[in-house]
Amino acid sequence: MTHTAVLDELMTLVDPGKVLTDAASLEAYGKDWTKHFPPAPLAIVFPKSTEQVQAVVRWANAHGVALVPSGGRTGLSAGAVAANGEVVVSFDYLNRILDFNASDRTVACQPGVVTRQLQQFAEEQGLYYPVDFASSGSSQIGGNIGTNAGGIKVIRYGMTRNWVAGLKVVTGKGDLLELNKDLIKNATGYDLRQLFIGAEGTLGFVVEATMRLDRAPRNLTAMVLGTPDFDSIMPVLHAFQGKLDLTAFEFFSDKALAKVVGRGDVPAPFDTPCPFYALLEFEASSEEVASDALATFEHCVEQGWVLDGVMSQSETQLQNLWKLREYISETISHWTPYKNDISVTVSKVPAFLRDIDEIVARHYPDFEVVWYGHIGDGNLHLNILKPEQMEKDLFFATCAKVNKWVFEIVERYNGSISAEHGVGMTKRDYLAYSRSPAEIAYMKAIKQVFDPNGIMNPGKIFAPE
Ligand code: 2HG
Ligand code: ZN
Repeated sequence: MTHTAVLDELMTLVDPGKVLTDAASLEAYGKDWTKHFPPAPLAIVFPKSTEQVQAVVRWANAHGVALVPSGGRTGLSAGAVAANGEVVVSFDYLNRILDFNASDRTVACQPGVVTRQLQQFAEEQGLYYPVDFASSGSSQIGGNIGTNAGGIKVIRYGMTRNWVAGLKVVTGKGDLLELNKDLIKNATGYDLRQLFIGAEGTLGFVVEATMRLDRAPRNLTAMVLGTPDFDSIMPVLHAFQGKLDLTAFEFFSDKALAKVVGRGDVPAPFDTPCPFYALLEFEASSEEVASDALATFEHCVEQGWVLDGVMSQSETQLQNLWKLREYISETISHWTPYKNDISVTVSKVPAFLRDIDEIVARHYPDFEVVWYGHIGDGNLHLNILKPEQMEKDLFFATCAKVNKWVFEIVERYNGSISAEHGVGMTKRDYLAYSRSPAEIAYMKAIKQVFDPNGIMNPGKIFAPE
């Protein structure tokens, strides 16, 4: 069959007008927030039902066409990039909240529900969907599940995985599986639901997800604290964790702060210049909690771990303090950064960061290095900024050389080469730094079971053979 005939057949499987091949759509739907790979999809298809997703997957198997799932395309590892003539399956029209169960505190969602839409829906019910990150206004639930998205509240609430009560998926063979049926307790063998979470669409596509909700937090309050050096951040974390149930503990460097404040729309937290800053958040649910927080702050100042600090007194101040952290990624995207999203266990963070910082400073003397991340859960974002005049390909090639040494340190510390962004295409060549050869062989064997023809997001997680 010719390409045209194959695409003509695809058009009969979905609603009229729901296959696009115009240049602007191919460009827009063929990429995510990474800038490494030029998009080159064959077409974009917009199914409107589970049956249509199944029909598209069966069609892809019949014709050997590769499929790339597409949600909000806010990914940072090229997991949703279609660079090799694939058909992009967009979930934009499967975007409804289907059901809410107040007793179970669950919401059934289609995969194209935007994260913020779910958060707002939860709020309207007096509840809370706690997985949150800067891109929650665009990212979709299906994509969050595909990457097991983390974000800024992981220290308290865990990753997306913790909130998935049940999943309906269409496997690479076109079968519809209903996984876990929203049960809390279910000891009936392998939990296949967990396999699909974080699988980046390489085993199948989520067509419905039941997400759990939590009680709404009371009077969230944030502090931004300036520290004299990186090593002081950890004792600050321990001091606060000893007194309070933190909902977040983030950090960023002075370089990151300077870029965000340089935008002109977010005020600096205070005047004292500090090399590092911690942002912590807790529920100031009583006078006692608030005074414990202040006493801990004073203790940290006495110990010399904190030079200055500020505590939010209103919702607006809370939002403004969060902007200092949440705007970093978008602000520095202007410099086409080379990104690393690495993690180790929390106790190893100081030594790990020191070792990596030393390598990076030695090999990138001319590049600006920006550190920030979710330090309370051991996840560090290391961004190397491209000098304005340097050519993009040369910059990425230079970074790739140093990456090897960075990942050797990750391996030595038993860490992860991708804490929360996923492997996609940008990290696939480095998977062996985090997973053993035996483990990778089992992972590939699992893919073979669910996707025998290799049509589901090929080239993601594993390099093409
Ligand atoms: C964040 O924590 C996001 O802000 C993005 O995970 C991190 O841009 C990055 O490197
Ligand atoms: Zn992050």
